Amino acid sequence: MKIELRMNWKFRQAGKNEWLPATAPGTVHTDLFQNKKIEDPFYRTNERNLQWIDKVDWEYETDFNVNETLLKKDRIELIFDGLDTYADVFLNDELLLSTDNMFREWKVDCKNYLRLGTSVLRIYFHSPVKIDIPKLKKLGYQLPAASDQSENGELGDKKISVFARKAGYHYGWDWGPRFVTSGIWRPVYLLAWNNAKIVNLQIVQNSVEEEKAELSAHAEIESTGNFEGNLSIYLDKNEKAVAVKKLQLTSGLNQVQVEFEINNPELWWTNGLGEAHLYKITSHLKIANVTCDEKSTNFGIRTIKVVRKKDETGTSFYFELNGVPVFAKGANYIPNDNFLPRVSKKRYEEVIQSAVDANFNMLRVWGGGIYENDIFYDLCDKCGIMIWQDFMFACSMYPGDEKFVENVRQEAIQNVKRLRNHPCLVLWCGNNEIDSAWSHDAPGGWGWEERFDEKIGAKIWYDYEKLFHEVIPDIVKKYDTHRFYWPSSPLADFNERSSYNSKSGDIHYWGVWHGKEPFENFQHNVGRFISEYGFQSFPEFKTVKAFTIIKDWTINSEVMKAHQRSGTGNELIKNYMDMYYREPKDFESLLYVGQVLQAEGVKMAVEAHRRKMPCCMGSLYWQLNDCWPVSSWSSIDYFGRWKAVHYFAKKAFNNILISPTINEDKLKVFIVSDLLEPLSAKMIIDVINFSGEKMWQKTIPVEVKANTSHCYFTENVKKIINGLDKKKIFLRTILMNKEQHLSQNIFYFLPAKDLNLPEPKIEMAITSIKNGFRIRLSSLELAKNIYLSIDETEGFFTDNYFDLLPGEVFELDFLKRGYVENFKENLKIVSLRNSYQ
Ligand code: BMA
Repeated sequence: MKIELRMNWKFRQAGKNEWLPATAPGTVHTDLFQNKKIEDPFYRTNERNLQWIDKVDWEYETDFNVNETLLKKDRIELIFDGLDTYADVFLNDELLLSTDNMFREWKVDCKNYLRLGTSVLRIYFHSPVKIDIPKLKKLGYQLPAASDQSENGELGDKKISVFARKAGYHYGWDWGPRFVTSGIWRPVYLLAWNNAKIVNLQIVQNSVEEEKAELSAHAEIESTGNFEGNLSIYLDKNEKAVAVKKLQLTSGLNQVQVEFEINNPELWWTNGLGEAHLYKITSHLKIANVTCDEKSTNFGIRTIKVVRKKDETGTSFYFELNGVPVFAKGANYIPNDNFLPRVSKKRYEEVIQSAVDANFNMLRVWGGGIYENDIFYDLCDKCGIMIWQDFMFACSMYPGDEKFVENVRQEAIQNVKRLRNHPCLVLWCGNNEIDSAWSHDAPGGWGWEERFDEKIGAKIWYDYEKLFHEVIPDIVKKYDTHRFYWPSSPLADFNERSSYNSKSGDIHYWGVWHGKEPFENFQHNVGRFISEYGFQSFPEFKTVKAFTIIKDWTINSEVMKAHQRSGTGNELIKNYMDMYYREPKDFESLLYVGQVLQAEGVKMAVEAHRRKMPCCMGSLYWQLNDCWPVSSWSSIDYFGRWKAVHYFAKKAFNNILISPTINEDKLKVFIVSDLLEPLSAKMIIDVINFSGEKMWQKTIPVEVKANTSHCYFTENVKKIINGLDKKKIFLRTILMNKEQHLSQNIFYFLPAKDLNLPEPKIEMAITSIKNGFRIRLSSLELAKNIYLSIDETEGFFTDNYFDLLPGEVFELDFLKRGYVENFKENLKIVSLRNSYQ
């Protein structure tokens, strides 16, 4: 019997009289906002007025009824899936539990504290600031915490985030505000049961062959006494069990293992390579022939390996799925909101669907956020998105006292046990960027070590190694034996620091952006697996309007700067824009050009990474999503709106990619195929002027091998251009199979700012379709980076920011997500030529 305690919650600031209605799951900030006690935390600069909230304590209370049937159960547990963070839990005024880790589940036996009739549950949340400031004083020195915005939190230089097992980004990040909130952030419920209960069910795959897969179910059964019974395992909807095991349960925790087989197993594949087949495995526990508990889990049958083999370049780093090397395509993922409980199921579905639609097969759950909710991993299982899972540590050094380490140990055990059945999970990683941050001894290092005298430095590094090279990997080994563990990202080898030119391991390449290097350098810094790189942009105007008023509409206004958390962000965007684009004529144009700039940069990187396959086998850009409306590296904004870069990523991650590049005055045209079958196709390369005249053409038949990258055409650029004015021409490369376009890529010989773009007259025809409109566009002259938008409604353009080629008809759809009136009149359409004077 499970009773979620969702109702009747109220809250108040500790010491105050007024109780207000509250939510569970919820947070203090959202409860205050709903009660109109504070303004929208994300609006304009409101964040600044809300920093008092984390410096006071909060109380939550509810009452609920229990009846005799429930009270008679052998065991009654009060379970919190998550409390953020320092909470004392009282049931009918008895202190039952004190918590100190938002990543842990808390369970307490409460049978003896419940009353027949009404019981009162009260949770006292201590201010995380008040709890952790003394820890800093006691330690006597500041542990590095690069992204902790203590000043914005009115704490001066006191960075206390490292002491709390609480999402790092709550303390601010270079894309996030500072809201160190508290609350019952995941469901709380009563669980009452008799006799015995399956507390954990793990499915282990022992072997897989075409005819059969051998599996075992490991169940942890908690029993209130000594019983005889049995455990049956069912597959999907089959009524007949695939295995039954007799049990002799003893009081306490029992470990049970049942072997079973699946004939002709269907494998789990990633997005783009095949069906992500899932089996549902259910276990039934019977005592005296009566079912007393059941538990089920989804499971995917597949083999996954991280292959690290010496080769002519160094040591490989790639994922091998069902025997096939898979190029990892995707991005880094952060939490979808600063206030986590308001991330709805729909939001999770939209975010994952956006990843699927952009041809991703991997997301990296980055260490400054949270171990995500079950639904996130369920969706990734279903959609074939592999998960690189960080433990929740990022860009900081952490304490090493026994209490802290034990807390982490419990957190790691619980989360490994919760997530290990998911086929999507392919790698555990200790932390984000801490290894590289410590020392300067490899380029890209941040040099923290030098801040400390030798003794303290040695102690901090000892604590680091203990957590990430001992405690956490031991847990992975024990509870998830077959899954690969990587101590930090990036890393060249288990004990070798990563640098931009590492020939092994993974790389975070930030030469572009943080290092101010030109986009072209993406092409020269391709390692074995690029787990981070990226470029910022502002969200689209519609999103900006949601948090600003007219007077904020310049990028250096106070409000826009408050929604730009990377210290050098605006300046870098401006510098790169000057490098590649003409000066935008107004604020709206600047937002648009900024998105195109980011898109072109990331496109260049993805294509360079993929061309280098199989030496490079992964490209995860920073970052997929946002946690509030902000200027950031994201490709979809807080409202789920695709930025230009998401459309570009979709094309660059397509299974088949045609990719032209110039290297030492030579044009090279590559075809990259992630398909598992070879392909016969035709490659067409044209030089076309901005009025649509073909100036040069080549058609080449190609046999594209499965899962390869290869250059199919090389020619001297001069020969191709043949004296034409580079300002007025482009190169179009197309890969065709019969009449089908497999991939098309447009290439310019000069940066956009040096092109002589015509002023295109765009013809448009709109027809209604079932769930929106079909838009047909054409122009006699080139219209670069067409951008369609509509303020009056919500919806999705199936393509955007594309080049409308002279004389061609381009068709796309607008899919409605709201009411639309006068679509045609309200539809706005601009191209790059409109962005400058
Ligand atoms: C990477 C990430 C984040 C950060 C991003 C942009 O290092 O791990 O910490 O937000 O860079 O600076």
